[in-house]
Amino acid sequence: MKNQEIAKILYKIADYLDIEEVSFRPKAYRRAALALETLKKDVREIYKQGRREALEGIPGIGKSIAEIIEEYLNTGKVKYYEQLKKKLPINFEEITRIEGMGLRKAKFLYQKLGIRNLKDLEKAAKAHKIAPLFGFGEKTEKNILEGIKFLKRSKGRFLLGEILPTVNEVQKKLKKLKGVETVSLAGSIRRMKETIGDADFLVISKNPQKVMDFFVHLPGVIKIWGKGTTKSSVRIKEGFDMDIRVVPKRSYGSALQYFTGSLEHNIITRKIAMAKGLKLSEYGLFRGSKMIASKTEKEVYKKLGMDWVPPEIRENQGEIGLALKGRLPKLIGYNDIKGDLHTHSDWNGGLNSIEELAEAAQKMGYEYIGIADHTKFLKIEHGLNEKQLAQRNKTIDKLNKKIKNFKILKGAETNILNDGSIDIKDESLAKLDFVIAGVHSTMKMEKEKMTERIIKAMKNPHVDIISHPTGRILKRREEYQFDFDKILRAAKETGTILEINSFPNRLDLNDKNIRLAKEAGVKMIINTDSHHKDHFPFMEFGIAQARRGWAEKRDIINCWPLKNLLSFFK
Ligand code: DGT
Ligand code: CA
Ligand code: CA
Repeated sequence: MKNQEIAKILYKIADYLDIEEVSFRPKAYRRAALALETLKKDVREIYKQGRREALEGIPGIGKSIAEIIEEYLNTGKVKYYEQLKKKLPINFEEITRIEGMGLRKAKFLYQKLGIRNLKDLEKAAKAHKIAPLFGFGEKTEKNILEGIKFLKRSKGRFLLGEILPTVNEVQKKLKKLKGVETVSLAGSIRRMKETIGDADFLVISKNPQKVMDFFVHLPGVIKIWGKGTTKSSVRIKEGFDMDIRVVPKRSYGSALQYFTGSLEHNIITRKIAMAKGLKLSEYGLFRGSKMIASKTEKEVYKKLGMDWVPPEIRENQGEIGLALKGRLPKLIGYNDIKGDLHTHSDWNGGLNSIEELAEAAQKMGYEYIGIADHTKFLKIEHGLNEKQLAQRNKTIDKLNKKIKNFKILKGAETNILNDGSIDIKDESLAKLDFVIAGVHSTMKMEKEKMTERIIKAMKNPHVDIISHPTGRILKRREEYQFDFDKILRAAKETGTILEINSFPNRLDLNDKNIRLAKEAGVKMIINTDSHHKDHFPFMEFGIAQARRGWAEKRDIINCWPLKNLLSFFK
């Protein structure tokens, strides 16, 4: 769809306008971009049917942006954008991937040192040309080099949420192919790992050659690494690789078990087979030359003397021992969530009204939703002050009177200031159903200080939840320096809940920390941090990480009915 292409351009125009310090307009462009991104209909169709007027009818899109969309649909270009690019030929996307490098800094470095991209930036930092510049210094220069290193380390892996839409599309196309019986995702995608090296498909078909031909000629394939009779490998324009295997129906279970991995899990399952005098491979489980199991995964595990292991926990982290004893945890399910408590409304500059969010939450099958608008310290997010919060609460009260069998909870995502205090007065916090607190500033703090800062926030009797507790952003920013053990102890003592943030580039807590929290007896909540109702489905990613962290329903408070949830809050 053209929607995403145009959205990208609008975001970039907004960036340019930000650099020029134009007020208001960047926001309008970003709103329009988000509107396009989340639009279900193809903007081309809308334009075909109703011309520019119809474009202006899309919520969030005004006259001048409608003109831009029209121009792009007709010419494939936006003149205004081309002019802006020419004026500042900087690869902002690349440079701003480095933590701490904003648009204005990028512009400044271009003007002073002619830096256009990451390569230039690295060269200049290494030659110590950046430190002497006004507003930069030794520390910033060091941070830049560290940031570049971090980026290089995570290169080559893709966010699960980033590639899943494309992978699902391909899966659908394969399924439609005649002669194809089943298409499964395997590898790290099936295990729902937070980042993915490549996508793996497993197919049952009696006509593998046809599947191979179809696969390597999929639209978007930019390179064919290999094409065989039952397996192939390609790269697509999104930049990642996809592997495919076709197997006959009779060995599907053992093939799926093999290609799901992880490698570490497979090594142990094969050893277990050997200890029983059996041999396990992708073709089946054998005693001598006799195949004793292969059709389904369950059967394979059963013959190994184990319970079937959910893919998310096949990491050789203790699951095999428990499966042998029939004592695997009963993981939280993908349909167990009863409400999302971290959502942002148009009160703090989001795109959806509280009513729209509530409606969408009901469509998700939820029993409640929590509105957690930003508070005043976060100016760029239009954070609410005490007075505005009170007004918003009234709106929610009114809506709750109208709606049946569903509850909108009054919340806020407040800011943990440097000294651990909260940016909103206690009297205001007391009027909310729940309070989230998160670190949104000064993230590079000494370990001791950061730990104390967060613990102090947890000790605030009004603070119920800590959002994105470690602060990491995948492929961009490491966790804060802090003592997670101490945080867990304090969370347990104060009854504070830690969030599992489902936003695709956060997934914070991550699987490892979730497992630690569970073992420490700390309760968690899976939220999306939605800024638009179309972000609600991100919940799946958070649940997946919870499963990878062995979480059960009793560990996750938004699996509980409203009454239990409310009584757990402080
Ligand atoms: P990724 O792609 O890096 O995110 O991780 P995976 O787990 O998807 O790894 P990948 O794509 O290399 O292989 C898919 C699965 O196939 C892997 O999880 C286990 C299985 N596999 C691949 N190579 C071997 C191997 O040499 N021995 C065994 N036992 N299994 C393998
Ligand atoms: Ca893979
Ligand atoms: Ca692979």
